Amino acid sequence: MDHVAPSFTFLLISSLLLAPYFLATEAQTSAHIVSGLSWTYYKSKCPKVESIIRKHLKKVFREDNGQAAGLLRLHFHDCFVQGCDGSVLLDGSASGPSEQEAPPNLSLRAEAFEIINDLRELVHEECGRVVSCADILALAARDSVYLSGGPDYDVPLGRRDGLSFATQTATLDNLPPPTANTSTLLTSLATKNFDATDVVALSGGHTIGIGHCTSFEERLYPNQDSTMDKKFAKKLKIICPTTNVTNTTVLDIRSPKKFDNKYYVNLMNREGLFTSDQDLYTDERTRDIVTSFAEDETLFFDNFVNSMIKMGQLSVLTGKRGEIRANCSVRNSDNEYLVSVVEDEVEETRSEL
Ligand code: HEM
Ligand SMILES: *[C@@H]1O[C@H](CO)[C@@H](O)[C@H](O)[C@H]1NC(C)=O
Ligand SMILES: *[C@@H]1O[C@H](CO)[C@@H](O)[C@H](O)[C@H]1NC(C)=O
Ligand SMILES: *[C@@H]1O[C@H](CO)[C@@H](O)[C@H](O)[C@H]1NC(C)=O
Ligand SMILES: *[C@@H]1O[C@H](CO)[C@@H](O)[C@H](O)[C@H]1NC(C)=O
Ligand SMILES: CC(=O)N[C@H]1CO[C@H](CO)[C@@H](O)[C@@H]1O
Repeated sequence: MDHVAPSFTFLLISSLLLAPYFLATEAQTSAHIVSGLSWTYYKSKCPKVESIIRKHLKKVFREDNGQAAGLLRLHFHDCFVQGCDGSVLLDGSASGPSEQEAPPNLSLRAEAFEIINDLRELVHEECGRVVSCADILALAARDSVYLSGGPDYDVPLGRRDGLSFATQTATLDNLPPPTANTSTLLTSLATKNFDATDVVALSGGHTIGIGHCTSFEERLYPNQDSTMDKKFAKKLKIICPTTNVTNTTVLDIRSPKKFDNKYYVNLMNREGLFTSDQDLYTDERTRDIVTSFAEDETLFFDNFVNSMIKMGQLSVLTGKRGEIRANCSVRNSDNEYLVSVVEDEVEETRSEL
């Protein structure tokens, strides 16, 4: 927490003095950015990329605002496994196993993949094949937060799409299960340079979205988790009457579709859905951070943005590494359409000669 407090104090003071626009700029420039990424990467190559994505997502969420949670989670899975390289988007069925086929991905929403491909099409129609799928996903996650009522923030851009599939083992090793306690989370996320404040802030992503019974039924059966509120447990048992029921419930009972700090209020009331959520309030190392976020939404937003910018830069591919996919679901080398277009161009050139 120590290193966070001064920047928050600074933001608090500046918010009294300065226009909101300038405030956003301050928060942005204070974030560390890895070499190869830039805040203005598409300024000349595709100046409209961000407005195209936001406009389309506004429309998508007006029809179904649950999709915001799907996109946010997809970006998290992409970044945690092999870095933010769009590998989570690869369709494994064509070219062998992929991240999509590992158990934690079982419940990634299929629509989220379609939304990313639709965005890719709109962006490439406007600018040509210059914007990566990994960048589109990072921007879509940001807009999912903002359009659900959360903070707006700038995203460093310039990621390229990966050429290699993440294995199922890599997926399992890098994504902690919902049954994990705080010790496991802290150890697991420390390998990616996240501290306790990052762990608590990132877990706040669970302020929107849903979970399946299988992700929390171990807290109900055979024995009820003693850290769970009894009335809350009773409600959950109606939704999941036995084990192995395919039903879902919201992650944040107070405001399921709004990106706010109520997730932390839930934890203080023993109404966190997963063990990995509730244990953040049980464990002394993270309890005060939970309380501070529950009491001060601006503090949560400030830290969430900071940790998301950090997460969004995990092992990114930049410069000449990777590629810009023509279809987010397939590598260019596996893209039959792309290969045939290139062959046609070669044919045309030949006949001109
Ligand atoms: C810290 C470790 C984390 C664990 C153990 C975890 C675990 C889970 C699980 C088990 C689900 C529900 C899957 C299901 O049953 O359908 C879920 C959903 C979700 N997670 Fe996490 N998660 C973690 C971190 C994060 C982070 C860092 C974010 C984003 C910042 C995030 C965002 C979400 C969202 C938005 C959903 C709802 C998805 C939907 O409605 O489709 N999670 N998470
Ligand atoms: C956390 O979980 C790990 C792995 O299941 C276990 O070994 C450890 O004892 C648990 N720690 C606490 C404090 O409960
Ligand atoms: C699913 O949950 C609802 C409550 O949200 C409940 O009425 C229903 O019975 C549950 N379905 C099953 C199969 O248990
Ligand atoms: C529930 O599913 C698990 C894992 O798929 C299985 O091991 C277990 O036997 C099932 N339990 C019941 C009651 O069907
Ligand atoms: C992208 O690739 C997937 C998987 O091969 C394919 O099903 C889909 O039709 C492709 N989309 C476009 C627009 O070419
Ligand atoms: C959305 C998506 O691609 N989900 C996949 C997750 O993995 C299972 C196999 O374990 C696939 O059947 C799903 O299609």
